[in-house]
Amino acid sequence: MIKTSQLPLRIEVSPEIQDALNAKSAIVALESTVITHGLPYPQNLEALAMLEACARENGAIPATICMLDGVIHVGLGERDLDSLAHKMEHKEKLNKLASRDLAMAYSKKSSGGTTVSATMYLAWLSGISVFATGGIGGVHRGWQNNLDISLDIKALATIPTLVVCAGCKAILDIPSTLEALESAGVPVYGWQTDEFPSFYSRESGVKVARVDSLSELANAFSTQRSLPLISSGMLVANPIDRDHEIPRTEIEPYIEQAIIDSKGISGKEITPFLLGRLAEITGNRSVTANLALLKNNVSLAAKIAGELT
Ligand code: PSU
Ligand code: MN
Repeated sequence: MIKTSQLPLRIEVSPEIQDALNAKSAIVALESTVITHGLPYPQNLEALAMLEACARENGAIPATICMLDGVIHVGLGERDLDSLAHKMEHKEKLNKLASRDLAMAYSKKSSGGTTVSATMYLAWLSGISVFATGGIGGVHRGWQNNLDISLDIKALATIPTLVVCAGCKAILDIPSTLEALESAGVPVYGWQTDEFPSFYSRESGVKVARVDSLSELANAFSTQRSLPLISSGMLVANPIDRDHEIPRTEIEPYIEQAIIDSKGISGKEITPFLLGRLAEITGNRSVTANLALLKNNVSLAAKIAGELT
């Protein structure tokens, strides 16, 4: 294992996470871009507390990962949470940090949320192998004209971490995202479903290999990690519960509207814009759905982490 203290980046693993690592207890890494850029303030901080509690209720210790003033935190203590809250309250610049941004963010002593790619990388460096997020990034609609493919795909292809998501972001080209994952060698499984979920909705129209048992998942992941020349992650797609889903036929016109409204916005700004717009259009129903699916994913990830110990 890599000693995080010997890396040129400053990585602070909280005492609780260090103890859990030493004891080989179940740990679930949580990303923070969904907090800094995916949900509105102050609901985002309540969401973080709710997700951390949910991990614990399901038997795992939450390791939220983010960067504060150039220091990467793996597991947030009370002081780190206060610092994050203070930055949000005072509208300090919080960056959206993918894995390619980490070195410069360290150099500039920036603060920000880590995306799936950065969180996977930092979790792996710290020795954490299970990670829960909302929706992964992927291939954007209109890629034929503007080749916008998230670094999340490359991270899933190269970092052996198990990621639980509710599908990819609904705003993406979902069939193309699944093709890209296949080409990248990333195994994708539907948790108790035959259909790849699409974030707000349980359906996407695309089939996925189904897994129904925690032990099957955990065994497959352990086996994969022991195979030479295979270093990819594993993606588990967990559909949002029926009570909170926004059916595809209902959300799709809203997404199309939001994409039209996003004209002129590109790169890493596009997702935060679209999520904000969808919250406006749906009267915050998209935010309620986002919170529900995150909780659902953290709870499944905690159970998988428990099964792996
Ligand atoms: N899905 C959401 N909200 C988010 C993200 C995904 O509903 O904020 C974030 C995740 O952190 C993901 C990132 O890794 O967006 C991907 O961004 P991009 O498409 O710019 O690579
Ligand atoms: Mn992109």
